[in-house]
Amino acid sequence: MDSFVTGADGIARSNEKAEAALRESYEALGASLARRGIDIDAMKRKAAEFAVAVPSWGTGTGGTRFARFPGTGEPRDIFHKLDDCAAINQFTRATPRVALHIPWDKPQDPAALKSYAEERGLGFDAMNSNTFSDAATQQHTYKFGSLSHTDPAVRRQAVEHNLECIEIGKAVGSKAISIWIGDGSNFPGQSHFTRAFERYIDSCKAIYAELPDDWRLFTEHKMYEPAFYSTVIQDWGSSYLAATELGPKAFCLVDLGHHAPNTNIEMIVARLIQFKKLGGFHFNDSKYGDDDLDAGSINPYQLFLVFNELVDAEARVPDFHPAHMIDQSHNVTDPIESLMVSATEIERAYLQALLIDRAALEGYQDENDALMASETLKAAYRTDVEPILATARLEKGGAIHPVAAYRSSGYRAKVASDRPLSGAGGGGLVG
Ligand SMILES: [Mn+2]
Repeated sequence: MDSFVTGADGIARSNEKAEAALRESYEALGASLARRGIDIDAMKRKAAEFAVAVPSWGTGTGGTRFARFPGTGEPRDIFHKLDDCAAINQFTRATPRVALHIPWDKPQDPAALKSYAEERGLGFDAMNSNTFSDAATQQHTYKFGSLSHTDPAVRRQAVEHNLECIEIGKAVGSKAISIWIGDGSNFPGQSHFTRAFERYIDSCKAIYAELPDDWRLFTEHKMYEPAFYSTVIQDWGSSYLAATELGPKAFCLVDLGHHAPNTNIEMIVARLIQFKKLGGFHFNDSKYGDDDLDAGSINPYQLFLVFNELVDAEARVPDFHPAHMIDQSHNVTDPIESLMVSATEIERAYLQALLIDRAALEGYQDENDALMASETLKAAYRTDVEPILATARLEKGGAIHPVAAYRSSGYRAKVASDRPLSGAGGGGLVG
């Protein structure tokens, strides 16, 4: 697979300069962790096993409601996007799967797409349907909704689109579909809350009925945008109710950016785990709204606290495999660099959460020792796990310093010659 992207030689050359220093750091950290009763090699194995899926739509430059400023060498089709995803995985060795968005990535020949991905060491994560914008070929508009629309013909069209996504997904080896809708209202009184939710659930039932037995269906909530007064799946409660109505193959997807500021997202995660309805994540970060900023760039402690719940559940809950996916929009950075750094930050939060002394934490919780409980989390969070992450990457053939290795590879300049500049303009945010 390496020959398709940047060449393993480039990574080896960049690692050569950094390897001795990394070995020293790893040894020192190993000694320090051993004093805390932690085996660094076991942590390294956990890091090596960790994976997060990259969104195909994140490889192009995003935009805001106001404008989009394209970068050079942006992918122009799904094959370019897969090349970029392969590069991300080659440097980080943490992103072996790609999430597709239909119709943006709709393949003429799904089998050919699957082979193209496999040749680059990639597989496919959840399929993402799109009924929040109108495709050129569709008959009815989604201006006033899709799965919850008042007109049954529009709902049928939206259901059919989701079924098509499942068919494509089956052909490329996906095992899940994520459903996020833009349905909602901008004015009080515009929409009947109960009837809209009933229509949504009915439509989802028609999709669920066609879901293969080994697939999962994810319902993704979002507080606002594009609808600014109400959304049909506004919060995790609505998402939980919908997933529960649908059945055992339906789960809730938590996009970190889809909540009010200061929401205790880690507690939502704990609730969904407790009632066996956590499907997975769209990782990103935000300051004010659904900013789709790089994971861990604004509030890395929150990301750590989410992983605290996940690591806690890993030990307690049988068959616990939430989907890890990134959902971001990159407006001012090279998307490949942002996705590499994001994948690493997500993996870092996981590793830090693995270092939490759980027996001590439970003891402090039972004794109501608030300060020491908090300090127990902080002790894990303060640990610099970079030597573990970098060594895991190195041993899997990745880069000790992914961004530096990527920059010295000249990948972006190389692909720019094959990819004509895409248009500027408005609107690049997605759910
Ligand atoms: Mn999302």
